[in-house]
Amino acid sequence: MKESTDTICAVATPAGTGGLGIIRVSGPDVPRIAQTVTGSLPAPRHAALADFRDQSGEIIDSGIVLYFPAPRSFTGEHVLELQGHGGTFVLQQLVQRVLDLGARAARPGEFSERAFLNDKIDLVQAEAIADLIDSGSAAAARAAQRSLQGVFSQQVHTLQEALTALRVFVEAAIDFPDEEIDFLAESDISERVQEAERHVAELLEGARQGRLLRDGIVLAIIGRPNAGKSSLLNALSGEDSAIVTEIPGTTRDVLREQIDIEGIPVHVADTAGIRETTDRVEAEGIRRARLALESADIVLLIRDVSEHPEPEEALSSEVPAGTKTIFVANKSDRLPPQRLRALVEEDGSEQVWISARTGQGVQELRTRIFTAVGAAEQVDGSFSARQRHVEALKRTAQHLAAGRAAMDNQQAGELLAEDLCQAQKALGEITGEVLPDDLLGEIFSSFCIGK
Ligand SMILES: Nc1nc2c(ncn2[C@@H]2O[C@H](COP(=O)(O)OP(=O)(O)O)[C@@H](O)[C@H]2O)c(=O)[nH]1
Ligand SMILES: [Mg+2]
Repeated sequence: MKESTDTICAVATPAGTGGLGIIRVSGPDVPRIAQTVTGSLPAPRHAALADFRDQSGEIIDSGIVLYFPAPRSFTGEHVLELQGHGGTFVLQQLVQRVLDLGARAARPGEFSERAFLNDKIDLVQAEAIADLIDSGSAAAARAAQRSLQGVFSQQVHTLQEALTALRVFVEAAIDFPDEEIDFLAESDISERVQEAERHVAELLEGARQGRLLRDGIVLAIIGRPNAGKSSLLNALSGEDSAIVTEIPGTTRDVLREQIDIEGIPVHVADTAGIRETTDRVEAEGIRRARLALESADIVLLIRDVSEHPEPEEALSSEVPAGTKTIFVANKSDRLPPQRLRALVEEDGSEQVWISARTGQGVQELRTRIFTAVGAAEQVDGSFSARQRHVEALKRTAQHLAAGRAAMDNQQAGELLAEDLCQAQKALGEITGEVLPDDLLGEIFSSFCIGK
């Protein structure tokens, strides 16, 4: 724990004008600043009406003052909130007054960082605050709230405790080299590590779901020119974002739209149709289409069924191995209804029949995308998580597996002990008990000011 010697100050409400504007101050100088600006030291944790005055005693604004003496505050330090009117100029004057009294402007995320350094919240919770503020759907907001309440951290702690118990056991055994082999070999150590591995796998799955809610997935629509890619983008987004014409080669750049499927943000990329071309602009578009394909989590491979009754083998070889592909049979409205029914009935493949023009089948396609994402039925019950949490859990799993293998195959107790130690470190990075260089700066600098 690090004692802050300086006092920080920032506007906590968004820039621009609004009914209220709130200034937050945190640090050792808060009592003096509060007393000077409002005329007296406010009663702790009581809302009071006060005049906020400048150096010459002139009223800058009147509003509510809130004083939280350390350590019972968000940051764990003395905290002052001045709730005035939300005018840009008024707030600026008030901030300037506080700065003149010795505070300095807060860096992005610095209040949360102090809360973390003073053990008010752990790193997962600090990140959850940012995720809650940035959440783009009700499901994402609920997940962030659950992380903020400690749902994720609690599970990490439970695992930490299990690993500590294992380490104590293994390290005690290797302290007695003569008996080590028998002692460890005869124990159920391997099963116990396996049990921890199962728990990590569960947590990893939860973290993956949480990351999905936060970051979403990238979906690329590819196909021949005129297959209806741009029409499909418009049908999925419900907007007329992409130009649709009967001229092949209309789309020449990658067009991106964000849609929401059951609370998961899906970043859809509409691309230029892939074909041989001598047109330089179109060729560049096709090059970009292939790039979009590289970074996609899911690919929609769409074709015009009135032109190509069979799925496109040639194009599917463009999709990188391991990327999920959903085959989309478009323009089904162009087939006579009876023929369409017959085709769908005898269709043993997984393709989805749609008409981007009439909207037929588009809802089913959304459901298929949702399933392909690997989202649990109830993303709602999950907690929010980030890529770095997923990475740390993966490393934890790898160390446990390696340690167990060393034990099973070579009875190497000291290797298992080392892997358990590394696994625990990886877990500690999630909540911030173990801090690799620069991790803190990296995390908090992406926060907004006043948070
Ligand atoms: N009948 C019918 N026409 C469609 C459908 N989808 C697209 N089209 C038409 O096919 C042409 C090419 O569509 P577009 O979305 O620009 O295809 P892209 O080149 O793959 O982006 C346009 O004239 C669209 O109106 C569909 O489901 N049914
Ligand atoms: Mg197009």
